[in-house]
Amino acid sequence: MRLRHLLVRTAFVATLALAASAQAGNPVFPGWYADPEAQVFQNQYWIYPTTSVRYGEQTRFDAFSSDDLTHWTKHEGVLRMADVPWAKKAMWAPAMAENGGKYYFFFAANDIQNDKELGGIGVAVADRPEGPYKDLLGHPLVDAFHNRAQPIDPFVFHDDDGSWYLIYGGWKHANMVKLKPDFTGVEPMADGKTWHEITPSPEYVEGPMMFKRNGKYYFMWSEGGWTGPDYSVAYAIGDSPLGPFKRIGKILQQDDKIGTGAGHHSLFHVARDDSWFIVYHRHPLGDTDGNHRNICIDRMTFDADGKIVPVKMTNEGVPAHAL
Ligand code: FUB
Repeated sequence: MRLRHLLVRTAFVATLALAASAQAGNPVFPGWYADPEAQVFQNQYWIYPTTSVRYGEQTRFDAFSSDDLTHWTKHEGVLRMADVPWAKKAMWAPAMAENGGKYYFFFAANDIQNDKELGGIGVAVADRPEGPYKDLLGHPLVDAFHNRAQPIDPFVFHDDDGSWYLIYGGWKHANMVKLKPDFTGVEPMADGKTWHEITPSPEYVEGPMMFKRNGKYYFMWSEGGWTGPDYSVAYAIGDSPLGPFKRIGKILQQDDKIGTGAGHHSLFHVARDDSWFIVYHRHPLGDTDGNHRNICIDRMTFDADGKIVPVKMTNEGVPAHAL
């Protein structure tokens, strides 16, 4: 009887210790997903990824929500191809924005190869973070190549002055365009030009993102090929959203003990304690199927000069972190 009591007590204490030190574990949720967009909506963490399967099967997006970065709830099919009349395949790389009480879901579809094909970057809208999202325009928002940038991989940047920008681009070119305040189109910037190329360096490939910290604009992007091991993330710092940007170096790349092809990321910034988390995809070690990508979260930090410290990828992930 005494032994049984001791065993039960030991198990209880072990459970408590595990709960106290609970890590998210990488990947943070099961399934082949890529290109994660990280957002805080309604005081919850949200991740909106690409479904990483064959192009013809990329016909819907799932989303994931969490209160603490470690327990994730799946929301299936928040945006479906059936609700985007012009989309036929390859629905990729969400970018999210909350604007005027509505939630906006930017995405790429159809993997267009030239201006004759229908597709590009679209936008859908919903009343809640979990959708259901419906196509806003009935046609793509960006439907052609400008400055040789393939219209994929959108990212929405909201500057302090209230301006909304769309940053996007594959095929080694990145563009920045100003969005109309209601996201129904794009408009010229102060210089009268609409399509501004901000490609930071010859290494740029795709997956752009931007944030502002201490008055500086950080521009980040992915390099290498996404199906292979050398996919990675690099960055630059500029004084304006349009740059100029000079590449500083890589901050996320493969680790032969953890995973390969780490890239196409986004960030959670927790304002209350100024902590930063990088959300990215990577391939499991030894897995050479390009679509086998998982979503992972690790810590991101800055040095005293504001430079990003190269990220140490982990299997443990991050501990619970309340907003
Ligand atoms: O998931 C499809 C494509 O893979 C994305 O558009 C690229 O950024 C790459 O991650």
